[in-house]
Amino acid sequence: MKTGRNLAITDVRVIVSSPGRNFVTVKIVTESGIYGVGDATVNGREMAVATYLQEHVAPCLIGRNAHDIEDIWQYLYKGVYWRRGPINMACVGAVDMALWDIKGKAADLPVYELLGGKSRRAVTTYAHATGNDVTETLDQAARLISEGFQTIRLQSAVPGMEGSYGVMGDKKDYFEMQSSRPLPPEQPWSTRKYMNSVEDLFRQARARFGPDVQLLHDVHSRLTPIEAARLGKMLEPYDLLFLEDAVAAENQESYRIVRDHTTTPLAIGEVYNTIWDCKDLIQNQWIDYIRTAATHAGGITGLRRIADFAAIYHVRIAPHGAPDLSPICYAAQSHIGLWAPNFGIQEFVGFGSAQSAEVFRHDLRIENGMIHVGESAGLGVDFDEEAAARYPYKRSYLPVSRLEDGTLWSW
Ligand code: GCO
Ligand code: MG
Repeated sequence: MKTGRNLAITDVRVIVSSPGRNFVTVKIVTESGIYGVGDATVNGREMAVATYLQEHVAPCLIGRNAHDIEDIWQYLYKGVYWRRGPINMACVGAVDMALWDIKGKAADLPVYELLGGKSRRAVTTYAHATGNDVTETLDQAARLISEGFQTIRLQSAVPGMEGSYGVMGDKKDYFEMQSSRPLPPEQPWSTRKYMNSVEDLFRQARARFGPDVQLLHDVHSRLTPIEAARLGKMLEPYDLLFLEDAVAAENQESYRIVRDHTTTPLAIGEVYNTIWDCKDLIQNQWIDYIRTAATHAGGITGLRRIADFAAIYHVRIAPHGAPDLSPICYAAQSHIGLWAPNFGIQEFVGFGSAQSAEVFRHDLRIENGMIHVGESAGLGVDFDEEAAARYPYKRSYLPVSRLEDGTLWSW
């Protein structure tokens, strides 16, 4: 097998499959036969990414040296003229992951060794507890704690509000799965009802679990800055690890108001695409955790750059880990999590459905709430194209939110 300096790319395959849910996967093949895999899934917009990769990215990669990860990153970022954006950056991210996978296989080393080696034994995660009422959520949290998780995200249905974020309802796999519905479902939102119910969840949680368990909560961008400030203050007695996405922050300056009023640690970043999206938040120290994902923020190269920048300002990484991130992204983030000196925590909702396990084979293992990365060269995850062909793409949408008077709101 030829593994020398020049490893020409001979094929770029883009596969959209639905093993339990939709994933966009890229497979980059080199002349030596070594190939790498990357995740380009953008939830609810899968075909836009797949077309971008297939039509615009793949032809430009043929013949390039797969070892030139940085140059290819710049070529797909600066070189396209249209910088940033979720579709473009998911493609950059997927190609980047696949190239790191190839480099690891060519060097016969796991990717974390290429990044600088391990900074810790394993990658600490937080799990999700959700329920239709506080007791159901806390029973679920108790189960997770007994499995060894020490950090739990709590979400509970808001009384009198149908379809609260993070609650399973009648969904078997995950609360966001919408494939049985033809168009985006609409869910009502009431800030008042939410603000009047959320404190009770954390009061009961602390009373039941004591001070040692770490707790957190995702607001899913539904509050204004001053409302978020009030929520942060309200939750201070319950000592959260962080409050996630309290406010949508295209305008990063919004977080100044939240920060000025509360010591509850703040986290944001899952919808961000680049280091520029989080620059002001990080350098002004308005947040404590940056939650960008390898898939959505430019792959391993993008995330590594954000992590190093964040480290200067005491901000730690806490990468997004919802089920729409494929096991390839989980693997990439686990390698980064093992290496990054300022790693905080990894979101974890399981490694996916039984169908997904047929398609993505990986050597990650969860034990006592920590992800252990195997010793395989590269990312340690393979993609079975034949198995994927058994699960064709199904159009699927995320829900949208409206206030009770019908005004469109952040979902
Ligand atoms: C999380 C997220 C998810 C997102 C989803 C969108 O914290 O895990 O907020 O639940 O809504 O990944 O695609
Ligand atoms: Mg979130």
